[in-house]
Amino acid sequence: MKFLKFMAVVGFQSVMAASAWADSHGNHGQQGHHASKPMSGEMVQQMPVAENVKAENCWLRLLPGSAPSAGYFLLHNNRSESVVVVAAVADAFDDVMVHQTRHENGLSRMAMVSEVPVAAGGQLEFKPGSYHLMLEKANRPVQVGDLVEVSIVLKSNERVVASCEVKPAGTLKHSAGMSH
Ligand SMILES: [Cu+2]
Repeated sequence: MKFLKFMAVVGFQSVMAASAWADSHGNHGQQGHHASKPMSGEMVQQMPVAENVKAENCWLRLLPGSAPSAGYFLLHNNRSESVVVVAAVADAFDDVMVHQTRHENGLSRMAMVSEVPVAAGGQLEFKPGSYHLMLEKANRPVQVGDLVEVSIVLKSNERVVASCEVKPAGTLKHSAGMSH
């Protein structure tokens, strides 16, 4: 009986979380060009872990102070249909966004992206100068050498779990200078 009661409470909370999320997304009519919003970690934890989609070699580049850290990984889609990355959450950061660095007219700019498709049987690397995660609002001290668990959210409401090693800011310099 105790267990059933517990399940009922968990079920109720997940319904609440899902409807709160739906509300926050329903009220602005910008779905088209608007990039992904940070999702609640609790909501993502309710999602099933995706089969046949894997993230490898995940690492975070830790920047000092309140500067956002960046997250990189290699995503393999071993399915016979494409998958779409729409968001990510992390256990150590309250805000995680999916970004893309673009090079235009010799300048490097980054913008939030709402959907990152990965073709059937394909792979996509989140890497400096391209797609990356931006992680802000650390909710615990994060240090070089730590492991941070990241859940990459697919449009199908499944998640891909990655264990990401925290590396120093200078780990990978790239030509884009201050951007990532
Ligand atoms: Cu960024």
